[in-house]
Amino acid sequence: MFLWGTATASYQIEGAVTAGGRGPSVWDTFAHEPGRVRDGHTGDVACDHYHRWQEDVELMDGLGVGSYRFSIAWPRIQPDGVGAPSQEGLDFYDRLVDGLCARGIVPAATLFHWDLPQALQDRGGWMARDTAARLADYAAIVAERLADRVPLWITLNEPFVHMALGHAFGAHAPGQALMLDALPVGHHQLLGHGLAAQALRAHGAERVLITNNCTPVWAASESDQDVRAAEAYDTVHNRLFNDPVLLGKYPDLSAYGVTNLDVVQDGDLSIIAQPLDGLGVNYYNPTRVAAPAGPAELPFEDVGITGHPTTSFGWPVVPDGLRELLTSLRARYGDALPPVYVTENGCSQPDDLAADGTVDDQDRITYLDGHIGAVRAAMDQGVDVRGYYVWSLLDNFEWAEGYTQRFGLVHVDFATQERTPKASYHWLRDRLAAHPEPWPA
Ligand code: GCO
Repeated sequence: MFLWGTATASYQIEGAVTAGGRGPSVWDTFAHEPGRVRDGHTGDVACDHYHRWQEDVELMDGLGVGSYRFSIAWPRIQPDGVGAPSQEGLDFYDRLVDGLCARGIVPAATLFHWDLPQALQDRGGWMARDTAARLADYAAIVAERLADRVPLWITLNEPFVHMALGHAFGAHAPGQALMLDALPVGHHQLLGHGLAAQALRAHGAERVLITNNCTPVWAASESDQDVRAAEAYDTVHNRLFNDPVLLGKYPDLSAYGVTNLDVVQDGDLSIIAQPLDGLGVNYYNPTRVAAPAGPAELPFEDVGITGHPTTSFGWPVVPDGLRELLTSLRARYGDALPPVYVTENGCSQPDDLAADGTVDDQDRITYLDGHIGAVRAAMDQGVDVRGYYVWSLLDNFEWAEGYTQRFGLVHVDFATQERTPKASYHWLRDRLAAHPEPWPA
């Protein structure tokens, strides 16, 4: 059965950051540091989903989705990242999962969506190998409580983005700007993925996935240097995280001065390459790169894409990029590619509430229709796609952009917490009622 869903993440929607003994995460710390997040926004309240989850589940029920991808806040389960779990923290997800199941909505739980307990960051965070083992301990705890009703588990959300934005460039929590010295963060997350996959399965998880942010990479020109730059970016963004989990090896990084990821120990890659029941793919747009104009620390430069509509974020809208991505994954990995779930796809738009209380987000309807058509085209070209999750159900805390980028099918007035389904919500509801699978563009 093809899974239609919506996706969210704990720090972006829950709020209630001290309820039930929840401990601080790196995002609580980062968001409260002046200048880190636009307009000083934080996730302290967000969509207040912790208290309003029943209303949000009813919105999903009304939409007619068959699945909901959410993330579990590690600091709600283990406030210090280690030790005995908080029963109140587990109880919140128990209630949420039971509410979903009561409406026939398949829960898909992401273990780690960037909100690492601050106490673990204080012990080195993902630069420290030990954090991988702590993720496995946490995985065992939540699977023990929830795996009887949660069939689909995603270990990590976008380890590339968390490494790059959180540890190489410093734009996200924990705010480290280590550039290529951040590579151990990638390896330790992947090691954590492998250990957590083992722990999840040992405690009854039915399907285990990882979600990678993937992008088609286009060379700015056919020149050798631009083609090499595109290969370099494809290696660091896509292959550095897909090859280990699908092939059990890292791509060749020697061309980028990385001769040996000296944090890799014997046996690590076989742990990382745990069998997968699916690959989660988050797609937003392609990436166009050129060789750096002058001396640069990285062998590529994102030069942007013109000639396409853009979202509020300025991201190009290229639906066929999703078909290109899915078919290229199939071509690159062949039988090593498990079934694919598009675990995030969506766009931010201005989404102002009109005087009559509606949000006529026609651009999002066009975006979703085109990308769902791209999934159909990829399926027709032989890619085994099992699910498609819209990012996002609700307007929410968009990391360093705070609440200024609205991705929801449902508008949230953050002053009143009032939810208003947008035109795209009604459009998608009607299309899902008519189509059990993706439709042609
Ligand atoms: C990501 C994250 C989401 C974002 C979404 C829009 O892919 O960056 O998984 O948390 O909010 O993608 O940027």
